Amino acid sequence: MPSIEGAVIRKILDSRGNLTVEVEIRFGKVIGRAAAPSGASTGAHEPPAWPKGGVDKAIQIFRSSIAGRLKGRDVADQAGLDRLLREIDGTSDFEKIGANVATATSLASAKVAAASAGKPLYRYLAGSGRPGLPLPLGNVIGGGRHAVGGTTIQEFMVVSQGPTLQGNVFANARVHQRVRDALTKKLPDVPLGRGDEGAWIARLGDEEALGLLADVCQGVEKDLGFAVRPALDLAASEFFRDGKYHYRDTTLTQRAQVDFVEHLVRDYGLFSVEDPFDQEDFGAFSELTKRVGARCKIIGDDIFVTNVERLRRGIELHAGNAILIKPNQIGTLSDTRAAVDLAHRSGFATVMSHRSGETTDDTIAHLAVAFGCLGIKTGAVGGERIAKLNELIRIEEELQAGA
Ligand code: 2PG
Ligand code: MG
Repeated sequence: MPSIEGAVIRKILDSRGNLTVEVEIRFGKVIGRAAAPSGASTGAHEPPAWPKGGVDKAIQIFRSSIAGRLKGRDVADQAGLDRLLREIDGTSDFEKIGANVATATSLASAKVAAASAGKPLYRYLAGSGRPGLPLPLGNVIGGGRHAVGGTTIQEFMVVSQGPTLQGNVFANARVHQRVRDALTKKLPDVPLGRGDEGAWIARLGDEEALGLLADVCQGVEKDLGFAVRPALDLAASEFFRDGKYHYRDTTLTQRAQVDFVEHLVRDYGLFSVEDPFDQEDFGAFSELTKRVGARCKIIGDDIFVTNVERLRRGIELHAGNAILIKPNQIGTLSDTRAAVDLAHRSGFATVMSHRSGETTDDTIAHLAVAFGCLGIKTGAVGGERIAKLNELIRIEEELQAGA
């Protein structure tokens, strides 16, 4: 039985310049390494990323209470390791050790297990299942918590649906470049910056930004001969206050918000719309799904927080038809997989996702393939984003060679 011989933790930087952790788990010469990302628009029901006392406290806890208990464990016993992390924490949602230490430890363990079995992580985790390549959702124009001075809506994305993953990644990047050209033409004397996920920051109205993106998508679609569609993450909980949605230039009631999002879905041919309503408003998710669920993925992020209990409620109420999957929203690989499995069993699609504060860790690329997720949301450009996209290109090549 290959058993864990040692585990270390270190402080590293994330893409926003914040401190985060990476964990290394060792078996002989084989090392599994994973880092934890962090969000800016975090859901109210997410576990805390860090214990009280922050990153330093998390590191201290790892060294005093976790590392020693990992030693000697079977690297292949992922479920046992994930249970141990919960047991050491002792709270219902990683309040004591923080979800980021749990996530990095859990993923590092899976990586050492895969490496000691001589397999890439996606193949190891797929087991007897068939790995599948996801559609990349690329962020092109950004606002909300990710970009000061930008749109109220957090993410305006592109989803290219050509015959290959590599072609889709390149097409998304082409849309990102052409949107830059369109923005500099439209706002010639305004400096153009990028937000946390590499998306352009534009001082435009929300619908205006979507219109501009949709036009660019149409142009690229024509050039390439396959579907290139816009998508949104409204992150609506961030601008929902006192029962209303507060856009920069207008305020909408809850009922008007459903009508507005329905209009966006229908008139701009959205591939998907994420978090169009406040995280507690299951009713509005159900209503929108009834109206446009057949033509568009209605994705829950803050409403479900990769949590099977909240997802179960959403499934019962038909509140959406897809879930965003973020491992550090739940803290372990086993729980991440449980959310994916429940979604797929219930006819919900899954989209694996980065966080706005990322590292160059590419583990989510492997998880998306292993779990057969419909999509992966990991930006269009930017070093920490292309770390995942380029890994997906390598995986596609490997799958094609083995096919
Ligand atoms: C989201 C994510 C990633 P954050 O809302 O979907 O794009 O943002 O990591 O800030 O929660
Ligand atoms: Mg989101």
